[in-house]
Amino acid sequence: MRRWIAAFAVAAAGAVTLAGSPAQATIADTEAASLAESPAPTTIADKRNDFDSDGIGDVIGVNYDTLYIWKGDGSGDIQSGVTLGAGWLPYRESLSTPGDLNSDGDGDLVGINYDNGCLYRWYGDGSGGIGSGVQLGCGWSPFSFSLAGAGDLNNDGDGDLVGTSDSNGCLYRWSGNGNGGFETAVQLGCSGWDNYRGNLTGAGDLNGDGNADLVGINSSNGCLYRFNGNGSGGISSGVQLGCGWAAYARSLSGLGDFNGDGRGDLVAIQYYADGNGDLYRWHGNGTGGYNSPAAIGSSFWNIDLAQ
Ligand SMILES: [Ca+2]
Ligand SMILES: [Ca+2]
Ligand SMILES: [Ca+2]
Ligand SMILES: [Ca+2]
Repeated sequence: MRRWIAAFAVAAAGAVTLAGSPAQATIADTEAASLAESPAPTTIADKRNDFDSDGIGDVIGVNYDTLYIWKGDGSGDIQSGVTLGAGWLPYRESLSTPGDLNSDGDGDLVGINYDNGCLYRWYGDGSGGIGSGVQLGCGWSPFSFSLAGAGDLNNDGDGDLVGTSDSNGCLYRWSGNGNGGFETAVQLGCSGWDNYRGNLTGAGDLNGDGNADLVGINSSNGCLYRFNGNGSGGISSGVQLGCGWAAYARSLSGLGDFNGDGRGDLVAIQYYADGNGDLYRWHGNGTGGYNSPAAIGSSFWNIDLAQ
């Protein structure tokens, strides 16, 4: 069951392109608008961390300055880590996997550079690597610790982002515009979201209604909650799935489907005092919750998972 992964010491097989800095593009910035509520759930492009086009979610994370990918093996386990390049320290707290942003079917990556507050995007290349970074806009500093990939919350086929603002504690959604950028921010709510800062992630469709959902750990009580997506970009009140999750805080990462059953799955690192940690995985049970966890990697030393 438990497999020794030695993430930190993993041989740097196949360094791929590093996304550095960028060209320009435009993006809607972080100003709030109001939430439009109009129901009409149809199909879903699930949140997918699939970077090598096999339909199975992959684990992405930063060790200090180095970006790693651990490809899902299709049975709920991971393959050995592969380095994707250096220079990722400024993005490690905000790296997010919204799903597909440019309709090529490959998972894409976004993150806020902590040093300049600007948002960058990297397209997945479909073979486990990523392209060069493109700057989408600046002024994102209030979300440097809370940005997360939501999957497709409004059922338009494009991955979306969510984040809780450091300035006002409100949760915002940015819908992918299909061209690799994002629409103007929409405020989803203000009450209580500060407790989920850095602990919220896209879950895929967890309750089987066809709409992408979110899950998060409430830092005030250490319990895990599910927020049902309504298919038009909004989410419901939280449903408590269980408690005792505090040890996984700041590492929760929804992967899309990790074992080929079509349900969204979850991974998280249980950190120890020395910064080391074990990687755990939960398979979605199809009715809104998760099956029992399995440890799938040890010695995940100082890794920040993309959320
Ligand atoms: Ca994959
Ligand atoms: Ca893509
Ligand atoms: Ca969307
Ligand atoms: Ca759902």
